[in-house]
Amino acid sequence: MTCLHDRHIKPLILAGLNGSNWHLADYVKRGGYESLKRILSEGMTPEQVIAEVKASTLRGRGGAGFPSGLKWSFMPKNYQGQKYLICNSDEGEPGTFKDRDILRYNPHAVIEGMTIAAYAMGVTVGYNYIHGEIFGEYTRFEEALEEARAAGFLGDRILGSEHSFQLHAFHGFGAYICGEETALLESIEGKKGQPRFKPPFPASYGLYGKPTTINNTETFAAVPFIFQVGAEAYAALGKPNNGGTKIFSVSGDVANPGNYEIPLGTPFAELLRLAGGMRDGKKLKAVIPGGSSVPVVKGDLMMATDMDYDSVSKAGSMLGSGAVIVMDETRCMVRSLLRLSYFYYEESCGQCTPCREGTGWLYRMVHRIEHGEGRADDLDMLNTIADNIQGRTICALGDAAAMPVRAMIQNFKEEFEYHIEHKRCLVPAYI
Ligand code: L3W
Ligand code: SF4
Repeated sequence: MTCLHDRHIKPLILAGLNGSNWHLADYVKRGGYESLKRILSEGMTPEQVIAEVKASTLRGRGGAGFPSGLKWSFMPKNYQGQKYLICNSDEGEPGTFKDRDILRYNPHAVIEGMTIAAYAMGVTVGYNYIHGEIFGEYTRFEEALEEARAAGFLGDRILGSEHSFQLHAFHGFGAYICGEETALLESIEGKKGQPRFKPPFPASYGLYGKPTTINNTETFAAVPFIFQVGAEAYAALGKPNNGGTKIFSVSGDVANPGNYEIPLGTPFAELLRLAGGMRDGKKLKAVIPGGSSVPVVKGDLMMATDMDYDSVSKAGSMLGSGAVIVMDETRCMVRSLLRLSYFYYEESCGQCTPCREGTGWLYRMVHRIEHGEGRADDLDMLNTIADNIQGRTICALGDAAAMPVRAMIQNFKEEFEYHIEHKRCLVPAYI
């Protein structure tokens, strides 16, 4: 795990951590829990805390990039019943591996961030939903919770204040769809992890039908640092409307795959350099900049793009959760799409027909193209199927299955046509 930065700022979430300095005492030495102490002892009001998070321009790090302060402000203020706070650590998308490193190396940042968020929204109970296929991180988070409770940073009347917050770890079930926020809520309730219709959004109808806010692990881990450095300084680390640092999980054909924490707005070329450049000196062909759900971008365009939400959108894709999959000139795009299509086909929860049936059709058609059995009208039909899935399903998994198909065909049409016409791959022909 590497944390690098280029503006002489202290890296924030994964800085200098090595797996043995995650304990409470180490976190406190790094200035941990100071933000929580200050907020509670200086009598900052919940409204002031939310205003500070809004001013920081922090955006959700789980995929959608929704403004975090705005999301917090949706929680009803004078609600008399139970409200809940949830951390979404159900990282399961191909290419993603940042949240497990945060839980492994800096679990107290998540706990402190959640405790501050709970104070801001008047919430007294929270859960961290941790992906069911990771075990060490779950145990570590449990240990960190014990440390925080014993030190008075969690539980009843935190640090002698009026604020109480009971936080628990919840080990999930390993299904990708449980990372969708409403499927996650169903899963905690003990039901099959299937997404609900939205609206109503969780802020009004969440866990057990109560007002609930759900943020990603990295989002919560960033919160203490906003209050350490101040909202303006945090925002200034990035670009306007894209404040702070972001952890990018770089995988694929680079020399040094891993997590890199850099200011939002850093050029992709710099991120690639930090990751050691292309492996074996090969040429960059394409990048999936935000996890397998987002459209692929051609290498040249990516080299001219900055790594922030707005710049990556302008390049025709999404920053998503920051899982950057780098592909070199030897990668076959038909084969890559086959792998992605299989993932979504396998992970569809089956509730809506366009997704349940459409993901299977996409997979089988790409399979036949890859295996030399493609037909002349297959590309048009793939696009038609993608059109009939996108925007017509309960949750974003349908869109996530459709978008990569369209983008792959649009950007690398000649490879798909070559497969159909010649019944073999174009790539070996041109490298
Ligand atoms: C109240 C409104 N709340 C929106 C809330 C909403 C949610 C957040 C964003 O999907 C994406 C998806 C994946 N009143 C509201 C409101 N909200 N309007 O804001 O909402 P939304 O629907 O835009 O996104 P989402 O459903 O949270 C997340 C993409 O991320 N993705 C997936 C990554 C996967 C991982 C992983 O495995 N860990 O991160 C990557 O790009 O496709 O599009 O909280 O309730 N009017
Ligand atoms: Fe389930 Fe797919 Fe519908 Fe989402 S879009 S609810 S995963 S069937």
